[in-house]
Amino acid sequence: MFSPLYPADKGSCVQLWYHMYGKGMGTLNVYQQSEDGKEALIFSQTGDQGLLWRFARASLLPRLHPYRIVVEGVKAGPTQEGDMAIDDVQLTDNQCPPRGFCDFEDTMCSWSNLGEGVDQGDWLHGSGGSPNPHTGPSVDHTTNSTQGHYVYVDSFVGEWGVSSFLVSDVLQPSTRGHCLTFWYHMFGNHVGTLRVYINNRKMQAGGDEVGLLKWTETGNKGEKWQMANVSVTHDEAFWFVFVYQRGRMAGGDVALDDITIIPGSCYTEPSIDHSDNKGMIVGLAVGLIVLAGIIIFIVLVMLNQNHNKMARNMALNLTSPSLTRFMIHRRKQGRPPLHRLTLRTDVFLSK
Ligand SMILES: [Ca+2]
Ligand SMILES: [Ca+2]
Ligand SMILES: [Ca+2]
Repeated sequence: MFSPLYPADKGSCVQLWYHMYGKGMGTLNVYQQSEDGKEALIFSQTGDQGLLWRFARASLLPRLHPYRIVVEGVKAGPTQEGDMAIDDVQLTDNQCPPRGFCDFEDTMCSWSNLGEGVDQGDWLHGSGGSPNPHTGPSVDHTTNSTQGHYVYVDSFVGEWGVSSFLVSDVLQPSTRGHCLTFWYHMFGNHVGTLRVYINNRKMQAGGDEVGLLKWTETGNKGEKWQMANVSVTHDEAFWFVFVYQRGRMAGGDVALDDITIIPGSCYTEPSIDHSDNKGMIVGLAVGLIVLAGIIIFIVLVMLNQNHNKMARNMALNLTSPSLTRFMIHRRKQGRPPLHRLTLRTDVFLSK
């Protein structure tokens, strides 16, 4: 499929939704093709991605000539189970936002609800106060205002214990792992349980829609936004799943905002290293102070010695002519040197 030809100075980011469900699923490729037919691959996804619409976004490459967006579906083989679909393709002039971050201000980014059959409720895009009284947020987390947006589950909808799934896009495995950071709001007398899972194709194909449990929180946590970190390492492509399980009655509106997924552990600088660094810095400071003290002491001692030497020289200079004359006089008389005079000079010097 080819888009119309776009002028070179238009468009920075392309986004679309795709549906790739079936065991015999092939590959979806998205290219940026210049006027002369040269193509650059900007997005690719292969294989079964589950029974849901998934979101994809790709940055366009700098170019000098008009270009098209080309979407290509490649069949995996002779199988029938590989129908692929795309929807809502959009080209924007703004740069793609950093991948894995959503403040829910304009859209739900790449986060999607699961359809009926897996869960019984949905996460809704909201702002201001959540619909039910004495529960849920009254402002969002990003802007701390009634204008800001978040996603929430309406606890008035559905039976006791029903679940609402919110699913991320597919993340590629990384040896450094991934860090999921999010803000959650769990306020109300009948708040149920919020859980975070990671899932992959293998687990999902085996009928496991949630996967591995990574984080959980239950019950009323007060009328405030709280932050959580979840570190994950996984060997194959995976996605995050938020699952809210409703409490007994209405009065359990739960919300999420400012979700970030970044490569690397949430704890790249363990607290132990911090305290070691602090200890080292304190040790270094104490060492420097002691060294400075020693240097000052040595300088003072040297100054004092110089001072004494100067004073002695001055004293000798003052006394020496008469003293020398006196000594010469005594030596001429054949008498021994007079020690009392020397002692007196010492007394004078020590003053
Ligand atoms: Ca749902
Ligand atoms: Ca409310
Ligand atoms: Ca927000």
